[in-house]
Amino acid sequence: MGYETILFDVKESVATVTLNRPNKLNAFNDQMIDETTAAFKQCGRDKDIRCVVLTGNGRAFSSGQDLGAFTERGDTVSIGEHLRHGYHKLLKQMVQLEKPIICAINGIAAGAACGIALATDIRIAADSASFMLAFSKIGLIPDSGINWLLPRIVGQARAYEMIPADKALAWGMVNRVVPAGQLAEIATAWAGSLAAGPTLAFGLTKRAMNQAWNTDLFGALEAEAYIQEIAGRTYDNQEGVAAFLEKRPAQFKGM
Ligand code: T3D
Repeated sequence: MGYETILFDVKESVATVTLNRPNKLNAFNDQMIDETTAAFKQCGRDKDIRCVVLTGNGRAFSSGQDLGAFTERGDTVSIGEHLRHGYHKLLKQMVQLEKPIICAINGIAAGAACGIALATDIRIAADSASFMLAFSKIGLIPDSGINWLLPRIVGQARAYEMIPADKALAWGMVNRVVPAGQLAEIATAWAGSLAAGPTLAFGLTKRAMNQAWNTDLFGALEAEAYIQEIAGRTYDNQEGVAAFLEKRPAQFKGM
């Protein structure tokens, strides 16, 4: 599929989705929301893709909703409908993608882009990156899952600040902060090692964690038993056990 607002590249089982409107600091217009959603859908369908890296082109990760497009839209679509048919579809696609997603946050992530970054599984930030909710500057409330995701990660009190990369690391919002010049290389290496892993088990781990988040311990135990039953029938489970017993590295196939 041809994309105009994102770059989509697949190498060695790793798909890289690059937000690509650098003149607007990769602000999301409708086309970019739809194309990013379609790219994640494509990653789900393509069995050869076993890990996804999401990043931005230029000095920003993304400045969130394109405010020019927002103004041009006027009253033709309500904000609620725009969220439901746009950002929500994207976020659900990401959270339900049963493959690891690494977010390589190359610069500022503002507004909706904070929610999109927080919906990924592993976040690596350049030391020049920062998170800015931005919504209150334009008289809106946080959206794109931020009200659910951010307080769970950093706590209620901290959720209101502009968060530079070093604080984001200290507060558990990102997994690593790395020198800006090494971000792409480090994200690609990490993605490569995940792409060589037991992809179905990684995907099922995502499913189990998402389900556990919303239930009590007993509910989580039952969900684990159900999901482990599925993992226990995979080739990679047999291969992992055999490799251990034969004292050799496992050759996972993602199936
Ligand atoms: O519709 C719905 O569904 C509602 C959903 C809302 C979700 C949201 O994301 S709301 C939040 C929207 N985002 C913002 O409010 C952030 C707006 N941008 C900024 O505050 C600043 O650009 C930054 C702090 C991110 C960076 O500042 P700075 O000084 O480094 O860069 P700049 O000069 O402001 O931006 C560079 C260019 O990008 C500039 O264009 P120009 O003048 O060179 O032609 C600027 O207008 C453009 N740009 C940056 N962000 C956006 C944008 N254009 C449109 N929309 C943007 N969000």
